[in-house]
Amino acid sequence: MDDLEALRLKLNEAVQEAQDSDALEAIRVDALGKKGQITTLMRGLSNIAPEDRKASGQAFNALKSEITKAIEIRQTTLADIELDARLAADRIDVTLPSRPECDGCIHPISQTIDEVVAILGEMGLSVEAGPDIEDDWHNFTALNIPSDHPARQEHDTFYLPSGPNGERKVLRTHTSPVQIRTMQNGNPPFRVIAPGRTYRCDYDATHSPMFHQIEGLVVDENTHMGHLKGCLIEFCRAFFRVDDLPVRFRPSYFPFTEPSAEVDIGCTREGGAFKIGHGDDWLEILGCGMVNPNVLKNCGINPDKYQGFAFGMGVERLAMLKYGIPDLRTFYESDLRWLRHFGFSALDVPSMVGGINR
Ligand code: 2U9
Repeated sequence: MDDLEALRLKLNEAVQEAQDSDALEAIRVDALGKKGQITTLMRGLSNIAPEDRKASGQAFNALKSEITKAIEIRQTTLADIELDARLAADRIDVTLPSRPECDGCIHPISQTIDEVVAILGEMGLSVEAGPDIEDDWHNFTALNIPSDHPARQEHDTFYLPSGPNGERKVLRTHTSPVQIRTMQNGNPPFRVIAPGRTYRCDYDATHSPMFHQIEGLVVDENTHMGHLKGCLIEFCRAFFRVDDLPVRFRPSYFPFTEPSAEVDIGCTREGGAFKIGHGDDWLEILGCGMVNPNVLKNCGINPDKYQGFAFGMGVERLAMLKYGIPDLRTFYESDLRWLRHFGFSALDVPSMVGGINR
């Protein structure tokens, strides 16, 4: 029984001194495991004299309960100590600045389209869309560009293989077919903007085989050149954010408009520095005109009752001028460093409230 008391003291002491769960587990195995000291004592009960067996059995069971309980208590204590240590080590410094996150950003083409749409949207025009693959009639004929018209060659058209009926579809060379479809499917008045991809077989620093255009069309009774000029002067001033931006209309020619004009804005090109809005030089920005009566007729609209004006602009060119992007080809290279430099925060959406961020 002295030996048992010594074992009891030794095991209790070991349990109390265990410094972590691994050490405690080793003690549990040494005492209570299959070959543990208490287990071995209990197995040896049959060798004890019958008259002492009951007392010994009770003493072994008491020792087993005591050590099991002591291990449980120590386990809880050690778990608390380990948790405290982990909490102390894992402490978060809430005063640290946040790590910069690599968010996505808005491509300058999307940003420019959004800005133009917001300005023209304020004036009452709404966005329409149409297919990129067009038939010859919607892309050319309806727009007063017949088969033998020189403008067909100028458009550097991508043709698709002929269909079963010999028809050759095209990749639209401008977004004008969208307005043709809008007029065919509705009734005047029309106030529409058609932004989208367009395609021409051309590639250099200022031309890409796929590029973006935004066109506008307003058709109503008594629409005249004054409406066209007012709308486009206001548009140029809002887009370039120069209140007194000089704007001039220079006579030009397009088959789908008559009369036609190109729109220039004032700028300076002095000593290599280029600045919009000041000086006595001019920069071409867009084309426009009064819708040719033939085009209205082709869409079933009576040109004696309705007149319209239309305009078109290249999105890449607008973005390059406004945001100082020197090479058109970089728009489509998907270079992340370029996108982060020239891209826009998703939160910088053009405001429709109180003008265009002016
Ligand atoms: C309809 C009637 C008339 C759209 C117009 C222009 C003038 C024009 C160019 C600008 C730069 C194309 O991207 S660009 O090369 N566009 O100058 N576009 S008038 O006239 C229309 C359109 C549709 C039914």
